[in-house]
Amino acid sequence: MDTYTGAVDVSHHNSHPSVASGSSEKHPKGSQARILLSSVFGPYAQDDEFGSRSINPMELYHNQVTRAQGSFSLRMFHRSWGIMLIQENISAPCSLLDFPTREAFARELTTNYYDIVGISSIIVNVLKVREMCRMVRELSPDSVIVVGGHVAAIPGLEAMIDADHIVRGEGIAWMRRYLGEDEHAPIRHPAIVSGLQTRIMGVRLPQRRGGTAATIIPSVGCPMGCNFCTTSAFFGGKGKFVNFYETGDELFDVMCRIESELKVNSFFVMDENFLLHRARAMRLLKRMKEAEKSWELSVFASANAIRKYTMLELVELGVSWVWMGLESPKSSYGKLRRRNRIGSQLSDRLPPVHALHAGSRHAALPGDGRSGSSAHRR
Ligand code: B12
Ligand code: SF4
Repeated sequence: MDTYTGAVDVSHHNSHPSVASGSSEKHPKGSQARILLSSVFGPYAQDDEFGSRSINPMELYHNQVTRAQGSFSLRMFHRSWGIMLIQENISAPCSLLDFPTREAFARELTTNYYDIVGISSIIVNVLKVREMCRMVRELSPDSVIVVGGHVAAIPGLEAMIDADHIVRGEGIAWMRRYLGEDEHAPIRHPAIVSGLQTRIMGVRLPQRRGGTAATIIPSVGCPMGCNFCTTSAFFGGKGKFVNFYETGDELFDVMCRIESELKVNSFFVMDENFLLHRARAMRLLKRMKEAEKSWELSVFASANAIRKYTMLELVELGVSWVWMGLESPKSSYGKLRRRNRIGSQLSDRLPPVHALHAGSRHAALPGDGRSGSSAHRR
């Protein structure tokens, strides 16, 4: 596994915090340390001291993809996959709280002792992270606090929150190193159902086993390094990314395991630009054909990456859903002048099979007057 991880070490016991890049410090208990990983507390999308209705909503469809559909919008939740991956890839005893309330977080800290409390967050939830650090110091003062996820990209974060370690970039390798475990060990992929509690107009859709795609995370980051791209920058920027599965064979094996564990045949592939890695995708296709797998893949991909494939290859790979961001017409990127050309080339190729649709195009079509998909712009 290639790794990119920068760490800022902040000692709260020291009036002159030491800030360093790349941590070699290890927890004294190593793999015996008891760990709690948590996402930020709810309720979300509230106008309160920790955020607001507009800056920290917590639903992909209702707040982004189908936001214009109002009460007809599709609603569902997604687990916090970053900490699920970390939990699965360390041998230390580790509990995970996803979407806790503040009360549940406090209860966990006081009913069980944890040597390490890891908090995962994105930038908009920084005030919740600050509050959670404060709570850990008060309720479990001997715990080491580790903060990771995109929130770590905030410059000067170490002065805004009271944490011991702020981890920038990939977290599995960092946590393994911190526990004295093998950071290069193969990545075990948890079996993740991609969305939960789907409902529309207040009516819950049945949660049939195998009825919802499984999430697969082949890599984090994107080597294209577009200058506005936060996910690419966070995992090293241009030319860099972190591959969890280098080859189509490895990916195929993981997908077969998850297919049988979750009884799924569709996968939500959470790679920033899955089709960019053509050799891996083509090897996966070969293995799928040999094993007569008729899988369905939902992918994120840039227009240039899609153009590397023939229509037949895309159909055989089972690519049935493509999420492709378009920059806002109001942005000044030169490449937008070529957009209509690329767009029409793609449109010429995509509609005949009725298999693909560009997920966020309806949120950012030229002339719709809006600024595009605010978060998932690719
Ligand atoms: C799934 C997802 C969601 C889900 C989140 C569900 C949840 N439980 O949190 C939903 C759809 C609800 C969502 C909503 C939003 N999201 Co979102 N989302 C994603 C997405 C597509 C995937 C995240 C993921 O799982 N990646 C794969 C995992 C493995 O990576 P990871 O989470 O980064 O974790 C790794 C490291 O960061 C690190 N790490 C993470 N946590 C921790 C903790 C510790 C202790 C350590 C040591 C390390 C560590 O280790 C992990 C393994 O390497 C990303 C884009 C992306 N491709 O990453 C955007 C992204 C995270 N979302 C983003 C945004 C802006 C939002 C919204 C504000 C959008 C909106 N306007 O509605 C909301 C806000 C939600 C909220 N209140 O928190 C931005 C964040 C930008 C930033 N710089 O902070 C991203 C990066 C998209 C983008 N490119 O703009 N999102
Ligand atoms: S915008 Fe898309 S293509 Fe550009 S770096 Fe980000 S994920 Fe890669």
